[in-house]
Amino acid sequence: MKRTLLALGILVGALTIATAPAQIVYSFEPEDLHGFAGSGGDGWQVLRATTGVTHGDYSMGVLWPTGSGGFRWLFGNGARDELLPYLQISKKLLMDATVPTDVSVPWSNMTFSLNGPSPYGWNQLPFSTGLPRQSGTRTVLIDLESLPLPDPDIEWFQINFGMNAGGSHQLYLDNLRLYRTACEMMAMDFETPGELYGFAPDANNFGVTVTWNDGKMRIASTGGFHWIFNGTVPGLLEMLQRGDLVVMDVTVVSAPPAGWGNMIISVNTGPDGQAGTWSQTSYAAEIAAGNNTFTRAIAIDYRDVTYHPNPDYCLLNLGINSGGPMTIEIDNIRIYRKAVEGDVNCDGCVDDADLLSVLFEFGSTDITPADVNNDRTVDDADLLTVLFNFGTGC
Ligand SMILES: [Ca+2]
Ligand SMILES: [Ca+2]
Ligand SMILES: [Ca+2]
Repeated sequence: MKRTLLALGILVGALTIATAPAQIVYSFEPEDLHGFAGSGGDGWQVLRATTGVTHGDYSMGVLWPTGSGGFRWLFGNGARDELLPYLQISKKLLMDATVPTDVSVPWSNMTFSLNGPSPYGWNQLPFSTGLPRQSGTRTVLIDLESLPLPDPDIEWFQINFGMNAGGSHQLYLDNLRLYRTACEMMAMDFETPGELYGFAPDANNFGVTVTWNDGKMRIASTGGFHWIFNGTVPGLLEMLQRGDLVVMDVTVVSAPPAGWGNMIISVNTGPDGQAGTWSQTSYAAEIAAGNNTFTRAIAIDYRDVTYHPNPDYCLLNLGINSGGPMTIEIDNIRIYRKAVEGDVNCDGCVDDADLLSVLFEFGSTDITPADVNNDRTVDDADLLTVLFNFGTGC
């Protein structure tokens, strides 16, 4: 105990700069930015930056040339052991994307490919992920589940970022990390026949229908923008307050002819019988892409929504937009918890269970959430972070 207390004193300084998220693939700290740096000389800039830093000291800035938008691939360095062991744990990743003040674009998105020597080759997603269009930091979900992984002994292996925007854009990326299902709070699974949790379009809106279909919510739109109002379950407000992303599985059943569809959400809270607070996200999740049909998870960062100060009710609304008729199915609407420092099992509370996880894995050099400070060793520093934050969130 005496030794622990001594170590505690020494490590206080280190602990205050450590941030909670373990299992980080890339933090964009090294000079070469894991290979993503390098401009083609046509005005694009990829740089190590100090804007939008959410882990460590640096982020990766991507600056489109003034007066233009457009598409560009950024290629990773191909170091297999920096990437493959992480994707073997989870093919869903999260990354923070920051747009600086006074920058905005009509749309921006990103696609991904995994690449290695033949016969593995180039493996690209058939869809893109929405990026923030207005100033602020948003977390994006990268769903690589539809892509195969190579043999573990492949010579090199890279992840590539396909960046796109409808204008001159500036983005700062940081903290590419594993998505953890342990952090999900399930809100609506659509398992009960006919159960739509209140989701419905306005009674006068004949441009969209919402039906229960075999364990999913089917939304058929004639195109354009439509609100699907009033989804709720008991405890929804508490879940939203403990999280920062709404995550759901979306299947494109019938693709819109113009090849694009997207979604925002709003949260409506208020006291019963009185006017409430309507607050909608600036982030738009991409849904459809081209004429492809597929299923993937999307996430909508709702950190910019505000709640009524004294709410009795809480309603989730989906704002669906598409270039022409589109049919989608939605399943498993869940809320992803905000990171609580020292919360190893991601149940929102730092307690005995977290302490035991660190003790059981003490000395491990695996990629594990017990490695709280993400330095690839479970040791005193991780234990102290848990002890320091004991009781937080409980
Ligand atoms: Ca960083
Ligand atoms: Ca915990
Ligand atoms: Ca550690």
